[in-house]
Amino acid sequence: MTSHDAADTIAAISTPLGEAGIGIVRLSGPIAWAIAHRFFRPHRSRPAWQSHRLYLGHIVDLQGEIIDEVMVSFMRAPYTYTREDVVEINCHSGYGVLRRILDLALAAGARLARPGEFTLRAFLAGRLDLTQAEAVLEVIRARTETHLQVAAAHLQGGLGRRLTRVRQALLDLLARVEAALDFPEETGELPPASVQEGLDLQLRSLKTLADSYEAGRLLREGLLVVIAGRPNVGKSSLLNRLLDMERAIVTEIPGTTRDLVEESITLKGVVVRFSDTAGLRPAQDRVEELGIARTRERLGQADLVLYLVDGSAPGAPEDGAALAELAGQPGLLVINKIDLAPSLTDAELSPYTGWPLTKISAKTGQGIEALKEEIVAQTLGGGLKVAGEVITQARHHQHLGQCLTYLNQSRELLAADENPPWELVALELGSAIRELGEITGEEVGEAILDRIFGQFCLGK
Ligand SMILES: Nc1nc2c(ncn2[C@@H]2O[C@H](COP(=O)(O)OP(=O)(O)OP(=O)(O)O)[C@@H](O)[C@H]2O)c(=O)[nH]1
Ligand SMILES: [Mg+2]
Repeated sequence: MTSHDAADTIAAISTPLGEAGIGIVRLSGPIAWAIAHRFFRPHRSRPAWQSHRLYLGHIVDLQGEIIDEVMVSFMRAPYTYTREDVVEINCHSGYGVLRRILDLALAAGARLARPGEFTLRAFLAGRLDLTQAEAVLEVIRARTETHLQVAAAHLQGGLGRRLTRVRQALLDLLARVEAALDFPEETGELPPASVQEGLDLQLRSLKTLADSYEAGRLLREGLLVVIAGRPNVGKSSLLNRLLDMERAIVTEIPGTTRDLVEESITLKGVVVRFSDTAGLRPAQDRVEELGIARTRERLGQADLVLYLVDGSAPGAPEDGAALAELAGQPGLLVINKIDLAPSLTDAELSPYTGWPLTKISAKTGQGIEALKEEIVAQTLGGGLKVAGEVITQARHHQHLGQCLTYLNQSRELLAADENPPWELVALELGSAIRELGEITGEEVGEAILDRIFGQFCLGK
């Protein structure tokens, strides 16, 4: 896809397709202005077309028929998102209007933009580094305040600058090593300790950054909390209570929930997805069997399991078996229906698991706030630690991990010998530098760009 032709002028609908006050068709490329002039008729006769000004007028088709009244901004390169000439047509948002204006642009010589192509052009023109381009998508997707703060910082280039500084420092180190290799007479002996010192400094900085992914991943992906237990213990009632809405069907018939019912809320700045599942028991028909299979699959992916039991009913051996199966995973044992006379004793449950125990009534709401706090305590250790630069992308984490491996290897080479194998040190350093370049986009292949920008929506 990146067999990118800057000679093309691209066009796309940049707002969601739907009924709304305003929708935007965006054009970028060398003939963006000329294309827009083909079908835009300003209300004022013969305006002085100035860059970065808004003009009011009509969009008219080839037959002279008015399609919409619009505001158009004309922006001259290079002070634009893509660094190319850009036109943004603010029309009324409706599928028909947006589609007809886009069609006019395409008929006048524009090509339909691919997903993310505007941002790709901004990246290729050097206006954004790759971490900033990726942050555009992250800003769009952020659902919590904290995630948005982190994404906005990335968009400002904070992460890119930090990585570029480290990369530059490593390039300097590599230059010293290579000079000592190439011109030993002129440069004299290179003391391994001095290179090691420089290396350690960068290693520490990168390690801190790599470690921040734990929090970053949570911000980006959120948490999956799976509610499991035998039929009729109140799993769906608990889901509804947590969401504060009647999302799942609740009945007194065991085996009500067959499929996964999932919905998210925000807890302490993190999006938490709750999954209500089919009750665990020997399946009584094919549908239930499939439902229980899904439950097991989801349990395997859970960041936290809420295992629910009915405190008003006697203990069942199946609970012991299910809990034993889940014992390796983080979880909470939740005793429900405490508004009824208790039947299950703590002693009866305690041997089952090392999980903390919480008591609730999904019916009255008793204990729900404490349960939420316990969920946060178990998963986030009480809260999300977001301080300084945080990486949120698996891609970045992967390259940082690789980079650290190379740096550690060169460090070991340096430490092992008074006269280390400098060629190997240089090789490891070179590889480490390449990994950082992949993050910021200084060294990145077309295939990777395709993958990154392919995730974007159309028109961005
Ligand atoms: N008294 C009381 N009844 C509850 C409570 N929670 C759920 N129930 C009742 O228990 C029954 C089963 O509730 P559900 O939420 O459908 O249970 P479930 O675990 O989702 O059941 P399946 O989907 O069949 O696995 C319903 O009649 C609920 O009204 C509670 O805290 N107290
Ligand atoms: Mg249910």
